[in-house]
Amino acid sequence: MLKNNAEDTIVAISTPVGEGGIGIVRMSGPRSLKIADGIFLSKDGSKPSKFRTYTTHYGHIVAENRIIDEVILTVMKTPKSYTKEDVVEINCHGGIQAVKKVLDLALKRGARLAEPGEFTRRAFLNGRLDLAQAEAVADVIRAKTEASLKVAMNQLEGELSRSVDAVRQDAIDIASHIEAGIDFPEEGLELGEKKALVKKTEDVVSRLKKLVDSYEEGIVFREGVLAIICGKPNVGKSSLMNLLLKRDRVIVSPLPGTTRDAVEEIINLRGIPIRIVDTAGISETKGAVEKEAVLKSKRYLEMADIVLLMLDASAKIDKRDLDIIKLVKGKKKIVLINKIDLARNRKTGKDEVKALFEKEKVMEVSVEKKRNIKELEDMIADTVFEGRFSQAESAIVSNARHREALDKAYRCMLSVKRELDEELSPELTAIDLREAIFELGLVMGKSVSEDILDRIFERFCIGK
Ligand SMILES: Nc1nc2c(ncn2[C@@H]2O[C@H](COP(=O)(O)OP(=O)(O)OP(=O)(O)O)[C@@H](O)[C@H]2O)c(=O)[nH]1
Ligand SMILES: [Mg+2]
Repeated sequence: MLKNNAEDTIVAISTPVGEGGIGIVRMSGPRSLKIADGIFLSKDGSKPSKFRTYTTHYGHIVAENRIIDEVILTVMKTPKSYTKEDVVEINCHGGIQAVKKVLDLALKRGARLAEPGEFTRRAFLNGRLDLAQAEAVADVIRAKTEASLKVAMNQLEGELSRSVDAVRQDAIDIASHIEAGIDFPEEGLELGEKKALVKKTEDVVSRLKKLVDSYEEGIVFREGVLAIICGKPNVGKSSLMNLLLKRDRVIVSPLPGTTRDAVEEIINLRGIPIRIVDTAGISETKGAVEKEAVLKSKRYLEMADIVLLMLDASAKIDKRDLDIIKLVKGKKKIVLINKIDLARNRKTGKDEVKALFEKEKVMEVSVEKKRNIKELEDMIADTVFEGRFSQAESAIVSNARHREALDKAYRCMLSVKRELDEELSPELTAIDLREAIFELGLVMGKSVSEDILDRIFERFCIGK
């Protein structure tokens, strides 16, 4: 059978494989009701193809007169369903065997196993969702915090598509004026008309800029930021990791060199998903394992969005600290002076530290006594967005594909603006406008290639 053939009826287990309360087998396509007729036995003998849409029925899945499972079956008929096709969902008992067996029966009766994201792909191809909305489905599933979910849900509800489409309509409007000028050059543009076009172009440029810029915020919500805790051995990195995670995830001990491997977890700070990594203390070591651990710490530091550089208040700043400071030069960072509870042994304070840095944020903490931890969390959240954090209700771009298209459109519209200002040939302007309109269309999935669709939907899970 051909991949992505709309004539196929597709089927998949839509719930995670494993033991659970229920497991759902989902089917979509022209034969799904017929297939359900053949495997479902309701109490009164009525058939799924005769059920009214959006009704739920109790019954059994049977094969060769044997009961396979006791189920609830829901029918959603075309066009009012997730895929706009006939959809049947079968809620089975949530064991691996029951759902597998039901899946097998559907396959035997002519359904084909769905590709990852194929249900959503059909929803897109059948016009229920545009592409940006379809992509948001995967983001909703993967959302790491409430704020990530909000951004994804806004996109799914069409917030981004509406903004982009409005810009696109304005670009089309500008293009039609410019093209009319090419077709009827003797009529030319009146001064008032030209002024209005320039104004509209400026407006489009500034809306596009806003959208492109929103990506910095959007990507943080979607992917999270990578924060690396680093420092020489024994300063309290793992203790901080556990405290931020609110559970004992990594081993803490008074022995230097306790942490050997980098450990990554996700925390939610003021709604921002932060991928936080505890690393092995960096120092010159002889052992092979330690060497490897230090190398790994260094590799993580290269990728870091934010570095939490930890120093020890009870020890003097030494060569190891200075080496690490050198290593993280140029990185966005917060310098932590830990163990301030050891007041009698105070060797390193804000003054010593500030002399070593230019304008880094410095925070004195005691992880053990939980001092200044809330302040530290606020500081991390502020540092991520550097005051740009809006969590605005307006459309936020969180997808690299969208950003790229919007950025190209933005550049084209900047050219349009310049060409209008300098009264260059309208043919040139028309070309730039066409390109901008094309790029904006890509966001919603207008004239995207199969390859792009393949790439987008392969990220989805099977059954979605
Ligand atoms: N007094 C005091 N001790 C602390 C504080 N934070 C951590 N410690 C202690 O410092 C020791 C080392 O802590 P860890 O969290 O294992 O340090 P680390 O930086 O992860 O060490 P390595 O994994 O070996 O690089 C432990 O005995 C902790 O209990 C603090 O704020 N005050
Ligand atoms: Mg450690």
